[in-house]
Amino acid sequence: MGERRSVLAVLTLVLATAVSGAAPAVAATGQGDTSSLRAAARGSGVRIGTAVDMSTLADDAPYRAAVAREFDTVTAENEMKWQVVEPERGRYDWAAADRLVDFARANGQAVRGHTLVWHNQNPSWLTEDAFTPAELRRILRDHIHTEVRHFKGRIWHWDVVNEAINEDGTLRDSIWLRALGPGYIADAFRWAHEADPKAKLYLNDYNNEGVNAKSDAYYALVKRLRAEGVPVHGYGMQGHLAVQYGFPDTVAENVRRFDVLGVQTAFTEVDVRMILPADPVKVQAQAQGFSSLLQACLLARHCVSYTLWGFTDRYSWVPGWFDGEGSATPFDEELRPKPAYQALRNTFLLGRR
Ligand code: 9MR
Repeated sequence: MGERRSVLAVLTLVLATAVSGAAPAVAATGQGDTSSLRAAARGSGVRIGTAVDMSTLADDAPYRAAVAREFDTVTAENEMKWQVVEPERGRYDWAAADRLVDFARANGQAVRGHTLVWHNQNPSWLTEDAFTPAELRRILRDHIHTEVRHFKGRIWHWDVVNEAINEDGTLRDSIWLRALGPGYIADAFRWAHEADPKAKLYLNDYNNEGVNAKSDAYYALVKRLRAEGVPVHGYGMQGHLAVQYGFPDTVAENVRRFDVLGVQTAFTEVDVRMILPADPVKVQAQAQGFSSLLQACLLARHCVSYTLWGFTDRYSWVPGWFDGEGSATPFDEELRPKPAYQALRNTFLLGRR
């Protein structure tokens, strides 16, 4: 682990060469296999992943080849969410999610399961029917048991509870909090653990990368849950950044305090968007944004995973959600790597242990 720290002095230099387009020093020395992110990440202790959209994976052969070549974990962008897997009460549809898990197995990839409890992308039968608290509790338990059991042994990490805390550190209003109270979080982790004792179970959120009111609340929550013996194993930081806002400068500090608490950490949905059109300064800033999160991960003992929320601008949720913004991933629409790709690859190469 000390080695991880010892290489960081040169990270900034390599990043500077990567974004300026000059040949990175590490590649010139011929150190290791640099042919893909996946190869570069080998030995770093951090797995590199991407979110995958299943219809895209089926229809686009170059995209499919890139997922297999560049990544060693995959996350279903939508296909494991409640709305998709249990569209009617008690009727489960695993087809798309199973295809992803099979693809991952065929390519030697681990799977991050996303997500079991969320306020979003729930089926209308769940949100529109007025269930009693006791019924809702049973529904949640059945859903978690059924989904986690279905994938038992095939999921590396589960994002058990997603986006449960507001920016000010209070618990987010949701059908779960209203009906079940704050205890729904501990229950969800216990139920997931019953169904697959080997899967690592995560809390996951956005704007929780640096030290702030939201991550402080997560820190307190994780500490309390662990003291109570609740099987919480990981803290996920989505990492949706934007060059126009700059990047949080306390990420390493934040990751480290969770490390000390004894839980794993992961960057789970990284992208770095910009106001279009792109220009060289934005592209350079973007590379720095991607690398800064990876550096924070490599600096921590238990940061085990870094996932892109889509790896190509050909398919990215960003333009559909942020008017006038885009170009948020390390590959352009033609699947050509950008400076962000080189920066990630070089940072990984330095982080090898
Ligand atoms: O990328 C996902 C997009 O296709 C969906 O329409 C959207 C619906 O809410 O969810 C997106 O993924 C989200 C993820 O599940 C949780 N964190 C935020 C992501 C981006 O909105």
